[in-house]
This record gives sequence, C-alpha cells and structure tokens, in this order.
Amino acid sequence: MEKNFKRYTITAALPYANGGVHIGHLAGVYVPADIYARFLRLQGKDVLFVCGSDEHGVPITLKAKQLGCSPQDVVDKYHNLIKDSFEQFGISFDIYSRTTSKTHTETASKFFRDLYDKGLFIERETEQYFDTEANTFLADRYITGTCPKCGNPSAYGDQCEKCGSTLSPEELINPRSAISGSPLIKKKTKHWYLPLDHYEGWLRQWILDGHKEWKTNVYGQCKSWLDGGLKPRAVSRDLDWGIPVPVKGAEGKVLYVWFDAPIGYISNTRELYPDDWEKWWKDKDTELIHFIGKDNIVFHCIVFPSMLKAHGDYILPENVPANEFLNLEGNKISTSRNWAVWLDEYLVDFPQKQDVLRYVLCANAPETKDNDFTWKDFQTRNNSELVAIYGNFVNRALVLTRKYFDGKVPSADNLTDTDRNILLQIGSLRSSIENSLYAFRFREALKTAMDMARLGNKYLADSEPWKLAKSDMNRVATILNTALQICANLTIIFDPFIPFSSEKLRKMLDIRKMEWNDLGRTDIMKAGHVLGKTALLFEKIEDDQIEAQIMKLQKAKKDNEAKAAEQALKTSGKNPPKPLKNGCVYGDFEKMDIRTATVKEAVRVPKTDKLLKLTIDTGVDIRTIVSGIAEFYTPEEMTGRQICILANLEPRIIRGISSKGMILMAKDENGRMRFITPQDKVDNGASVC
Ligand code: B3M
Ligand code: ZN
Repeated sequence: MEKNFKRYTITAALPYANGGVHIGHLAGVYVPADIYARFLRLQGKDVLFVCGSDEHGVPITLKAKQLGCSPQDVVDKYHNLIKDSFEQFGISFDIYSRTTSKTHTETASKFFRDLYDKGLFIERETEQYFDTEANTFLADRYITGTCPKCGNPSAYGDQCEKCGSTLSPEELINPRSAISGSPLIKKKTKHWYLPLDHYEGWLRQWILDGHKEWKTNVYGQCKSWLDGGLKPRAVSRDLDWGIPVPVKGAEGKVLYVWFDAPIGYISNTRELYPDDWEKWWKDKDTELIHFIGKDNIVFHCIVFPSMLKAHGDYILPENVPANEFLNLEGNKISTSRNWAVWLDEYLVDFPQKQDVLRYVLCANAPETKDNDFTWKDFQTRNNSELVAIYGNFVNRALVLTRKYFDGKVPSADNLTDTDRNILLQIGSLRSSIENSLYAFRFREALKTAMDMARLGNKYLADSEPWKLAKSDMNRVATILNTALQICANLTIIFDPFIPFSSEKLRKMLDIRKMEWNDLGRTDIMKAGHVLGKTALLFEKIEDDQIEAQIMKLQKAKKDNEAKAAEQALKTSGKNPPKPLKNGCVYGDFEKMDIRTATVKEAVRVPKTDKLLKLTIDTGVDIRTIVSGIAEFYTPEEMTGRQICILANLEPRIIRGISSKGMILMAKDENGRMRFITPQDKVDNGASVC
C-alpha cells in the first residue's frame, strides 16, 4: 500500500564504535534500511536517512582498557572504520555522524534539561555495587558470580548464559567485578529515573491497540514487556565517559548511553540541516521509521517513545521493523570470538562484490526468525541466481543485439501475444513488489525482482532468437527489443537492492538513472539507441574461494579455542604451557644420556634457599648433583626417590661443589617443580629413550 506522508525520516541503529561492522549488522539493520530509503527516493519522496556511531557507554570504556588507550582513541578509530564500510557497501545515509559531536552533546543535554525542568524525572538514591579496585560503579553486566540456579561460576549480573535465567546482581553468589576480578562493596549513589510506569497505559494503547500491523516479533516483545509491568529506569550513570548530566550536584555522572544514543538521530539531523531539522522530527506529516536489531526493541518501542512523548514536541515512530539475528555457519555471530564476516575483510577477499553480499543478505534476511549465513549458500545464490539468471539474461540480450544489430536497439514492429504477455507480466510485478516493500518484507520483494529476471531469461530461452536469425530477422528484432526493455526495467527494480549492479547495467545499456515510476514501461529503450560497452554483470564464485573462507573461519575457531583455554588457565591462576620449541633431529636427542637413578642422601647447601646437594646412585656410579629444588622439596622428601637425570651433562661448579648431571623435572600449572619418576620402579642406570 502506498503511503502518503510528506516526508520520511528513516533511522538505522547507531553502531557502537568499539568494533567493525559484520554481516549480522548489515543483514539485520543496514541493508533493509538502505533498501527502504532507496526505494522511497526512487519514487521522488522526501527522505532523510540518518545514522552515526554510538560512542558512549561502558563497552567503549572497556575496549579502551583492553587496548590500553583512551575512549576517545577507540571511538576515533572505529568511527572511521565503520563509516568507511558503510560507504563501501553503498549504505546511502544522508548523514553519518557521531555521538561525541558538539551538536549531539548540546541536543542530548537540552533534551534532558527539558524533561528535568518539567519535573518528569524521579531522583533516587540507591545502593549499588562498586568496584574499589577499578574505582567505578558497575553495570549488572560487569558483575559476575555463581548462578544461584545452576551453579555456573561465571554468570553475569543480568543473566546466566548457561541456564538462561534472568538474574539481578543481588542473586549472584560471591559477586565479583568482571573488570578487575575483585570483590564488591555497596555504595550509595543518586540517579535520575524516567518513570516508565507512568507511560504504561499510554504505551499499551499506542502499541497494542494502535500498531497491530507491526511485525509479530516486535509486537510480541512489546506486549511481553508491557504485560510484565514497567519500572522507572535510571537515565544517568556514574562514569567518566559520556555526556555530563546537566544539573547541579551531578558531578561525575553522565547520561546513560541508551538515553543519549537515540537522541543521536535528532542531533545528526540537526547537524545536517541546522536551520531546517525540525520538520523531520516534529511535523505530523513525517513518517518516522526505526530500523534496528531485535536486541534494541525495548529501547526503540518503549523507552525512546516514552522520552519523546514526555517531551511532547516530537512525532513517534510509525513502525519499528526490527529483524532477528543472523547466525554464521550454524553459530551465533560473536565479535569477541571473532566468529564473523567483517565487511572490510570481505572486500579484500571479494573486491567489487558488494552487491553479491547485499543480495545474499537480503535474500536470506532474518526477518521473522533467526537465520543462518553459510558460505555455500552465498556461492549458490551468486552462481545460480545472480549469474545464471539475471547475468545470463542480460548478457544474452546484449551480446545478441551486438551480433545482429551492431549494438543498436532494434525496433519491435510486430509484437506477438507472447511478447505482449511477457511485458504485461513484467508490469504486473510492480504493485506486488511495492506491497512487499511498504510492509518491510524485503526478502519477498527481492524475490519479485528476481522473478523479473527469471521471466526475461525464460523468454529468451523459449523464443531462441539465435535460431531465427537466418529466417526471420524481423522477429529477432522484436524479441531483442522486448528483452532490452526488460533489461531497462531490471535496472529499476533491482536498484534499491543491488545499486552498484544497476549502475553497471545502466552503463551497458547507456541509459540514465530511471525513476520508480518508469517501472513497467515498455518503451524505455528507443529503436536506434546505441548500447554501451558490454561486460559481465556478475561473475561465478569458484569453490576454492569458498573453501578459503571456510578455512578462515576454522582458523578463527581454533585461535579462539586456544585463547579460551589460555583465559581459563589465567582465571584459574595457573600458568599456560610454554610454546613448543623449534624442531630437533634424533641425533640431538641421542647425544643426551638420560638415566634412572636414586637419591641416596639430600642436604641443604648452606646459605642458600633454593639449592639441595644430592648424592645420587646412577647404577653406574655414585655422584653429587646440586639442584635448585629446595623450594619444592625438603631433604627428607628427597631421600630414597627414584628420579631421572641427564647423566652426561658437563660437570659444573655450583657454590664450590662439583655438580655432575641434571635432574629432570616438570613445572606444574602453579609453577612448582615436580620429579619425573618411572611409573614402575626400574633398576638404576636404565636408559631413558
Ligand atoms: N549502539 C546498540 C547496538 O549497537 C546501540 C544501538 C543504539 S541505537 C540508538 O546494538
Ligand atoms: Zn545458571
């Protein structure tokens, strides 16, 4: 259904500037948002597509700690990386700014002040967990301890990932700081709360009664939040990174990141249109749409609208078409585990193939449920859809026109029923794709676009103009004219989805960018018009390219397992094993004469803490070895032990004693030295080999 708003404000979730952009982000938020923006623009509508980096909040400060730099350094680095990735993938924001901008600080502070001055916040003093070592209050997520339900020793203050229970930090057994590992104290602190419970009645009406058309995943989540009852939410935090709370007595406190981030949409609009921003946010004739992932639903459907409603001047979102999550090869995408396909890396491995990824991510978008991205599916969709259908059709039409008509559009003098019928079918796709796009069903819409290519491809295959070339050039002309009209229509219908390819095809056809309104026209390509240079629209992706990607993921998995094992050792206080030494040859080993032996006597070496003087029976001789093991064994413990020694080591003088040989020992995970003893007693002097 066509919508008749005067203008459209489209927002896409502001990504945290603490990492790059991966396929999950693109599929969940940015590709659908971009398709919608491009679709509306093609219709000549007044569109604002706004985004930017979310640069505040605890995740940024943690990343800074991890990298040993300042939060500002972190956001500078990632803001540029993210912005660049979006540009490369043709995400056509009108502005991509950042929440550390001056305009944003002003806008968010003013928004807070407006609500504060109207008395719309509650001030509360509560006791919260404080990490004395890191000198900071801790968000629930950064408190860890033992789950009271399942005993998992590393549950978080908000959730146990093992049994899935929702928790509060108070419930954790033995809570500790996830940042420093130290135990926590409780400390009083004052914060400002938005009383969401006051807006509950209104929210029920506005969403549950007024927006039944929202996607079921979004509507369902809102309903369950509302049914669970809303509580006041703190909109400030004790943190030294963020926008200072703009009231007296709020030193050391900043706006909660989820309070300031959505205001970023407004700030960025102000930055783009300093004099004319209000109509995008305050005029009832503007349609506001938020594109987000499912983890942001509560903030965009409940918290932010309550803020806007409380303020009073602003319009509310018409729709929030949140997507579910995209998994990768069967596993949840994870930044920390590096289980992701990063956009910057993708472009190195698949240069110029932005559209292939855009296509696959849209065709497989997690619109109604979580979905899986696999490299095999990526290859299949490229090879059997883009190449074999769309690309093949276009290529045939262009190559045959070059071959038979010197690259000039032939005229269609005698359209048959078949031709008319195909053109009619092409035209009829328009209303169907519009319905899908207006309903945010982008997969379905893309399928319709591909249906157009499919129709064209079948039309050429069925009419076989190459067979008619000898007998009926007139007919060939009509068929190719019809095919070229379909090609021109394809540049329009695919434009929102794969804009780079539409541009490429327009060049090959040598036509200007069309409007959505031209979709369905059958006279775009005029007889006699000279086509541009033909090139391949899409290229096949070979097995080895796909295998390389799968190997890359396998490597990431291995690296991650190693990292996790190392981490587990670290948190257990144990030392990780040393890396392996480089190879040696058998001859090197053979030179060493390793034997079993027994300690006959052990005494401390005077004036040392570490050394014992051992009298050893090697089965060949009785000798003295001085060994640095006094920290780990008493002389009494040593006496009578069977051990292994390196018997042919050059004698050394240690503290005036001649030491002949070395005792073989292993360091345990706590750094203590332990003997190597044959499992069963053997004669002294037996060779170890
Ligand atoms: N940065 C969370 C996220 O990246 C948050 C979105 C803000 S949108 C205003 O998932
Ligand atoms: Zn649990």
